[in-house]
Amino acid sequence: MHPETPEEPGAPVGRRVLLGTLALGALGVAAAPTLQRGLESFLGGAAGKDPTGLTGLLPNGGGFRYYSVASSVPRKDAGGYRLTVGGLVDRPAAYTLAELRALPRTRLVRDVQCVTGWRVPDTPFEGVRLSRLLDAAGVRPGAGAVRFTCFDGTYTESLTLDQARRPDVLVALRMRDRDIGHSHGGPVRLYVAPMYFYKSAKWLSGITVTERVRPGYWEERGYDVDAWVGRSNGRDDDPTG
Ligand SMILES: Nc1nc2c(c(=O)[nH]1)N[C@H]1C(S)=C(S)[C@@H](COP(=O)(O)O)O[C@H]1N2
Ligand SMILES: [Mo]
Repeated sequence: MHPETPEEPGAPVGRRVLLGTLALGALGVAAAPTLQRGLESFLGGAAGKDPTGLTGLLPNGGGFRYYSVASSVPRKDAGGYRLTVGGLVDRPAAYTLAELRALPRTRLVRDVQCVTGWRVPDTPFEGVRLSRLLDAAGVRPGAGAVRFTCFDGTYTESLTLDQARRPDVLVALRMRDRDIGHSHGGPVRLYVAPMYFYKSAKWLSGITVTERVRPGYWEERGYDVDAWVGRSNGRDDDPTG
């Protein structure tokens, strides 16, 4: 299942997840996103096609849903955070947040699209190109993929090496022109601009270069490994929005 609940600023993570679980239990897994979409169209359409501006007043952060498959996630700040880069590389590394922040950054403004149908248009993300960290580590011959692990202890993702080297794949430090908050996967999340948002692993803690793709959390549960937005992925009612 794909636990999904409108974001409630200020509520502790554990409680939000619990509420999400309870709501899904009561409504059925498929009903919750549908209800949210119904509410948005009642208020004048999905974010971005909203002539009233009212959807901006919904307590869901302008269209974002809070997602976590883990029931609680530790908070990491500048002191405790590390991002390791390892596997099939010549120079494994462990970056502090300060070290990541000191690297050249790229800012992209694209639509965020979840496979369950919600979308947030024109969302700025800013961070270090993944390709830069891979080049710094020195990817060895024979490598074909990159695996991502998260400090929630549960979520994983993966990309082929070619996908990982795209200029629109970031190790993101900022979202909507603010440092990424805990609920959106801060201090560091992956941002895979051309793919459905489940590829954008939150609470990123490990980058491991591997021989071949190992399906991630949702992919083991049926989602496409190649999650290009625009393909139906078998889950979008209406991928064009
Ligand atoms: N670690 C982790 N990353 C994750 C997820 C998750 O449950 N855990 N959910 C994914 C999915 S399905 C979506 S739609 C987005 C949601 O990001 P948001 O909570 O910032 O809206 O995060 C993706 N990355
Ligand atoms: Mo999602």
